[in-house]
Amino acid sequence: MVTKKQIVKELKRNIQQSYAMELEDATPQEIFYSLGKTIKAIYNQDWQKTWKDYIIEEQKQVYYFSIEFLPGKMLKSNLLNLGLLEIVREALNDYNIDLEDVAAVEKDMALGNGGLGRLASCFMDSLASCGLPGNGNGIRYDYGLFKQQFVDGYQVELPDEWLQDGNVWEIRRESKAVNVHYGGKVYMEKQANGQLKPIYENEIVLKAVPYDTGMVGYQNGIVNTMRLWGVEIPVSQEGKYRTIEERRVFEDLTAVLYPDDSNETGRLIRLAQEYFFVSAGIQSIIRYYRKLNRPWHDLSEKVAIHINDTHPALCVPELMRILLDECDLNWELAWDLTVKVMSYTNHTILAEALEKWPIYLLERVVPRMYQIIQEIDRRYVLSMQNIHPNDLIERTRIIQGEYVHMANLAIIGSHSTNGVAKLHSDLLKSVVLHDFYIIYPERFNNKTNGIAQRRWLQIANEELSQVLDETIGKTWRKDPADLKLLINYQDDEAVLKRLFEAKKTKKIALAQYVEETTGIVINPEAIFDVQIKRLHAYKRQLLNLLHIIKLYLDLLENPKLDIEPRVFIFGAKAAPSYTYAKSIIKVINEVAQLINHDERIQDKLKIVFLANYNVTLAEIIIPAADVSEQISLASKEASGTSNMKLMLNGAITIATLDGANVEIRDAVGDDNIDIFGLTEAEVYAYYENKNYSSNQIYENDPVIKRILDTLIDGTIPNIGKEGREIFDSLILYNDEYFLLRDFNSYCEAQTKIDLAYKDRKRWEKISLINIANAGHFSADTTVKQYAEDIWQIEPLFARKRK
Ligand code: 26Q
Repeated sequence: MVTKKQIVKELKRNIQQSYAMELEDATPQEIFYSLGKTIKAIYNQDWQKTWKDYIIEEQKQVYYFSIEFLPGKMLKSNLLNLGLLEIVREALNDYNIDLEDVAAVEKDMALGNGGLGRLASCFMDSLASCGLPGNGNGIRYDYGLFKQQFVDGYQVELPDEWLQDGNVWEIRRESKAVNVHYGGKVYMEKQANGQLKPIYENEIVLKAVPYDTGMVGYQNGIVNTMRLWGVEIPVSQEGKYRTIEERRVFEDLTAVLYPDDSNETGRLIRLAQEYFFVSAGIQSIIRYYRKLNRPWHDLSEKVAIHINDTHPALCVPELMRILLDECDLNWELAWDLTVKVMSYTNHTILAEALEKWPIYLLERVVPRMYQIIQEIDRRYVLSMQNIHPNDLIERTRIIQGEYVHMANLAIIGSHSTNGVAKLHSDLLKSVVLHDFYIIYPERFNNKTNGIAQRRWLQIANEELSQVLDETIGKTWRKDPADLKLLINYQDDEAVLKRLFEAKKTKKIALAQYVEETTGIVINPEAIFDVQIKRLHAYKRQLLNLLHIIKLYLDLLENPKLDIEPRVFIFGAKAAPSYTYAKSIIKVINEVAQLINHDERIQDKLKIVFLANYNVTLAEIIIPAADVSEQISLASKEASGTSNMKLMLNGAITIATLDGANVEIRDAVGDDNIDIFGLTEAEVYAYYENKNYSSNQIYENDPVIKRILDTLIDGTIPNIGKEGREIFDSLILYNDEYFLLRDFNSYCEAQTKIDLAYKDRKRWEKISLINIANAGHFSADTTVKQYAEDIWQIEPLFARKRK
C-alpha cells in the first residue's frame, strides 16, 4: 500500500526533476503534471503485470474499436480507482494545496462528440473494474471536439488544443508502430504456387504510432489499455511528396475529430481516418496473435473485435485482407474466423445517420478494401440465393447502386448485432434492420447502455455518496445493485432530509458556477430543470423552449400565477454545419436574455444556457439537477445516457417513452417518473397513415398559435431570421418531430412536476426511489453482459494490490 509520505516524496522529486523547484512554489499546472507522473509510476507495475497475466493465462481479449473516446479528466478517477483519493487530498492539504484546484487544470480529453464516445469510456472504466481483458482502439486526435462560445447568442467554435501542455497519461510506443497503405492501384498476380497476391503500385504509406493510456480498474490491481493511433510520415516516404500541401494532407489525417454526431457525408479524410485506426489496430492484434504461436483456427478463441457503430466497419475487410494476403489463409477459413471474431453495435435508427460511402471514394482511398468488399458482397448474394427471395437479398446487399452500406457490411461480417436499449433493439428487428432479422435472427440482441457509477456518483457527487455510505454502507461502489437498499429508507425523514441537503449543496455550487461564468444569478431554492445533450431536432430542445415561452406568457398575463420558481438549464453543442440546430441555440439564448431581464417575472423563471457542455461541466450540472428532460420524439433516441446519470443523482425524469426511458420507467414505476407524449407505435401510425398536420393544430389551438407567433412577431428580439426558420420548420414543413402534437401533453407533465415539487416530502421520496433503482444502469452490468453473450471473455481474478 502506498503511504502519504511516499506520495509526497515522489511528488516532490518529480517537481524537482521537471521544474527545478519546491512543491511550495509550484503552480497547480506544475503540481498536476508532477502528480500525474507520480500516479502513473504507481500503476505502471500493475499495468505491466495485467498485460503479462493476460498473456500467461492466454486470456481471450476484446478490442473495442471506436472512432471516439470521451474520458474527460482522469486525475481524480485514477486516484479513486487506485484507492488514493483521500491520501492525496490530505497530502496536498498539508501544503495548503486544494486537490480540486489541481484537478481543475487538467484538460478534458474530449475525443468524441457525445453519447457514443462517452459510452466507450464508461465501458473502458467498467471493463478494467470488472477485471475483464478489454482494450480500447481509436484515434489520437490533435484537436478534440471544438470549444463552444456564445457571441451575441450565436454558437462560435474554437479549436480544442488539449495537447498544448502535453498529456501526462499517455505512453508513445514507437516500437509498436505499423504502416497503413492508401490509394494507388492494386491488381492480383498469380504466384508460382498458384495463389493470387495483390501487387500495389503508387500507393501512399503512412506510419501509425500507438499512444497507450492505462485504464485503471477500481481497486483491483487491473490496468487495461486504451490505444490511440497518431499519424506520421515514414522516413522512407519523405521524398515522395511533390509539395508541402500534399504532405500536409497526410500529416493532418489525425488532426481533428469530425464534429458531426450524425452524418458527415462523403468526406475523403473521414474515410481515411476510419481506415487508419482500423488497419493499425488489426495489424497490431494479428502481430500479437502470431507471437502466441497458435493455429489460425483458434483466432476466435483468443480475440474478439467490437465494432462501435459502423465507423470501424472496415474491420471486416481489413481482417480478411490480412488473413488472405499476409497470412495466406483461404477465403473460407478467413471468412469463418472473421465472422466469429467480429461483433457490432448499432447506435441509431435515423435513416440519414446510417453510414454509406460512395464507391468511387473507396476505390480511390482504399482500393484493396473495395476489392474485398466486392467479393464479400458477391459471395453473400450467392450464398443466399435459393434460400431467400431476390428482392430481400437485393435490399440487404452491401453494394447498392453507387454506394457501399456500412451497416450491411458490419452485420454480414459479424456474429452479433445489438441495439443499445430494449425499445431500440426491438425497432432494429421490426423496422430498421428487419430484412436482416429475417436472414440472421440469431445474430440480433439487446444490450442496454449503462454508465460508470464511480465517475457519475462518487467523483461527481461526493456529498450524495457520503449520505449513501452512511445509510446503506459502501458496497454500492463495487456492486451498484446494492443501491436498492436505499428503498428501505423511503419514509425515513432523516435520510430524506440528508439527501435533500446534499442536493442543496450541489445546487449552490452550480449557482455559483453559473454566476461566475454567465453573470446570471439563480436561486438555489428554485427547481433546477436540466436538458443536457447534443443539439438535435429529434431531441426537441425546442419543445422545452416552447413550454418556457408558454410559462412566460402565462406569467405576464397573470403575475400572481402560483408556480414554483424554476431555472431551466441547457447544455448543448450543435454540429458546426447544422444550421437549424444553431438557430435553436440562438433563439434559446435570446429568450433567456428576454426573460432573465424582465422584472415582471420576479425571478420565477430563469434560463441558463451554459456554453461548452462537456464531461467536466456534466459533473457540475448533473448532481445539482432536480428535473431531467428526456423528451425526444418516441423511437428516435437509441438509448440516451444522461437520463441514467441524472436519475442516479436523484433528478426526476420527465420523458417520452423513448430509448432507455422505457426501462427507467419499468425500474421506478409509473408514479416515480413523469411520462408524456406519443408512443413509438403512435408515431409509426402517423407515418403509415400520413395524416399529421401541424398547421391544423396551429390554427385550432390558440395557445399554441400565440406561442409560435412569438417567433415571428417581434416578441423575442434579435431572431428575425432564426425565428422565421424555426417557425417554418414547424408550420410550413409540417413539424417533422411532432412537437405540436406532443405539446399539450408535455405541458400537463410539466404541471405535474410543479405540483409534485410543492409537496416536498413526496418529491424527496420520488427522488430517493430514483437513486435506489439507478443500479440497473451500471456499465459494469452492461459490459458483463457483452462479455458473456457476445465476446465470450472472462475476468482475470482480481488480485489485491500489494
Ligand atoms: C458519421 C459519419 C461521418 C461523421 C460522423 C458520424 C457520426 C459521428 C458520431 C455519427 C454518429 C455519431 C454519434 C452517435 C451517438 O452518439 N449516438 C448516441 O449513442 C448513445 C450511446 O449508445 C445513445 O445513448 C444515444 O441515444 C445515441 O444518439
